[in-house]
Amino acid sequence: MKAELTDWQAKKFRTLFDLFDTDGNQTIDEAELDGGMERLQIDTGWPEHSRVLSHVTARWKIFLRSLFQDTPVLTEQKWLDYVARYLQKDRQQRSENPGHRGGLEEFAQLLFLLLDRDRNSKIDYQEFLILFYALGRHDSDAEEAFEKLDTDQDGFLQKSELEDMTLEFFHGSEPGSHGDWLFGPPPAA
Ligand SMILES: [Ca+2]
Ligand SMILES: [Ca+2]
Repeated sequence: MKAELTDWQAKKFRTLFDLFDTDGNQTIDEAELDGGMERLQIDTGWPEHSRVLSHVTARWKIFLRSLFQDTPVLTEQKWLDYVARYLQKDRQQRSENPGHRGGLEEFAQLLFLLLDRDRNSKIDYQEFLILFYALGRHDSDAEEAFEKLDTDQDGFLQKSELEDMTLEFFHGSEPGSHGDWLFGPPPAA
């Protein structure tokens, strides 16, 4: 079966592509993705040789290698194809094994680790803003995004919430779920 995205998924992942395409030339290269990660790491303020940063950096490099294995630059179409193939495989693994934990959970875990600067095992609004700024988002949208993602409304993002929202963002096939807000306001439906 051909890996396919719904119209809504394609819209969401195009928005993500545009956030990463910082010079706006309709392609993404490795330097742009490395730059994004570097901004995020600098903004979080972890010491350069901390275990958190070494771990996240190593994992990010593996991701970049797989993303750019056939091509030095990603067009929007290649990006959408990559995500579609990835999600198809992920869905298959989940249907074969309901307890499956894969790359999406790992992504959420690493993002959580990176953002939880005071290490109290929850992300507060100020910590969330670090991600928002690194993505080049405007903080006028941040409060609404945080509220959507904080599904139990306790004022913090727990690790399980971040994981659930990550799964919703990537697998959510129709508009209207809270996970649509993971990287900021969703595109118009
Ligand atoms: Ca925290
Ligand atoms: Ca919460």
